[in-house]
Amino acid sequence: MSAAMERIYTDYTAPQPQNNELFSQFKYTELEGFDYHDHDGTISRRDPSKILRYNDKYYVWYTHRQTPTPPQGAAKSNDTIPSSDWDLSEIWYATSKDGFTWEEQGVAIQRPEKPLVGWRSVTTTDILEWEGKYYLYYQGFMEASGKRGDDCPVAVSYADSPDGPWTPHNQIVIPNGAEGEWDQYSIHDPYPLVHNGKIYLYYKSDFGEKPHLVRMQGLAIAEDPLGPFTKHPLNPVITSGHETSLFPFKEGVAALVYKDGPEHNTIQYARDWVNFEIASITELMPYAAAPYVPDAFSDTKDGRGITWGLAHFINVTSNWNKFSSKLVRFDCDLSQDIHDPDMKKHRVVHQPDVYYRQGLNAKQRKRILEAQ
Ligand code: AAL
Repeated sequence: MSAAMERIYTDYTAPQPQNNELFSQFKYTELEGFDYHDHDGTISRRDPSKILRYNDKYYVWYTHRQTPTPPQGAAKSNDTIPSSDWDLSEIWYATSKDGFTWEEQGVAIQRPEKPLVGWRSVTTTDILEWEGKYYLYYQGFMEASGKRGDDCPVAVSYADSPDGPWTPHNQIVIPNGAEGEWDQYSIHDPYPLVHNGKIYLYYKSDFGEKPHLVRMQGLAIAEDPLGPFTKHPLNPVITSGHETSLFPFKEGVAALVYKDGPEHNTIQYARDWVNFEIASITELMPYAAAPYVPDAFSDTKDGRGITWGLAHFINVTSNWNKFSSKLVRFDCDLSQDIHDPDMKKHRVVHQPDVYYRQGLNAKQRKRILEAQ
C-alpha cells in the first residue's frame, strides 16, 4: 500500500472530506454593534477570547486599542503612540443575545501601573471558568511590542462574575522559557481548557529571526488557575499555527491550525491532548478563531465540538499607515450534534477577482518578461 493510501486509513476519519467530522468550510458574517472610526487606525478590536454563555447572554473579551494615532512601529512609539496594533491596549468585553449583534460593555482589564506585569499593554486574552470563578489570562507586555520582538509573558486576573470586577494576580503566571529554550521570548495566545481535572493551557511562542519567525504551540498544565503551571516535556506539541484555538472532541482535543508553519490550514486532533495528528486540510480558516465551546470547562470525555465563534480580520483597509483590526463571526460544522452538508463541501468556489487580487507584482512581471 502506498504512503498516501496508508494515510487514508490512519489519519482521516473518512476518505472524503464531506464525511469527515473534523473537516469544515468556514462562513463569515459582519458583526453589528462596534464602531471602528471608519477604520482610520485609531481604534482596533482583535484576538477575541472563547465565547462564554452566562445568564442567557454570550460574552466575549478582546484586545481593544484606542490611540490618537495608528501604530507607528517600535522606533517611533512612545507613551501615547503605539508600536503595533496591540500596543497600549486594554482588555474590553461585549455581550450578545444572538452572536451577531453585540453590545460593547467597556473595559475589563486595564493596563496596571509600571512596573507591574502588563503595564505597557494587556492583550490577547482567553477565559476560564473554574469552580464558579472566572479567570482571564492575557499577554502582559512590559515594553512596546517590536523593540526586540513581540516579547511578553502571560498574566491573569480573576472575578466572581463575567461582568467583573476583575482582580489582577499581578504576577507572571506562565513564564517565558529559559535562555535558549524555544519559548524564551514570548508566551502568546493563552488558551485554557479543562481536562482530567486540570487546566490545560495551550499557548504559542515564536523563535528564530524576522522575517522567518517560527511559530509553534506549547502546553502548560496546572491544578490551580493561579498556577504553578508545568510545561509539557514534549513541547512544542503543535509545529504550526498562530492564534491556535482548540476544543474537546470525543475523548480528545481538536485544534484549528492556520496561518504559519508547514501544517498551516489543517484541523488537527490529539486523542491524548498532547500528540496531534492532521485530521483534515481546509481553507479560509478564521484568523484568531475564538469558538463558542459549550464543554470547554466541563472536563468532558465526549467533546461535542463547535459550530460558531468570533475571529478577526487584521489590517482591514490594507493600508499599513492605518493598521487596525475588526471582529467577525464565523460558522462551521465541526460538531457531533449537527450535520450541515453546505459546510462540508470541500471546494470553496472563488470568483475570478479573488485570483486577480493575488496578481504578479511589478518585480515579478519584470523578471518574467526579462527572462523571455
Ligand atoms: C496576535 C497574537 C498575539 C501576538 C499578536 C497580538 O495574532 O498571536 O497577540 O502577540 O498577534
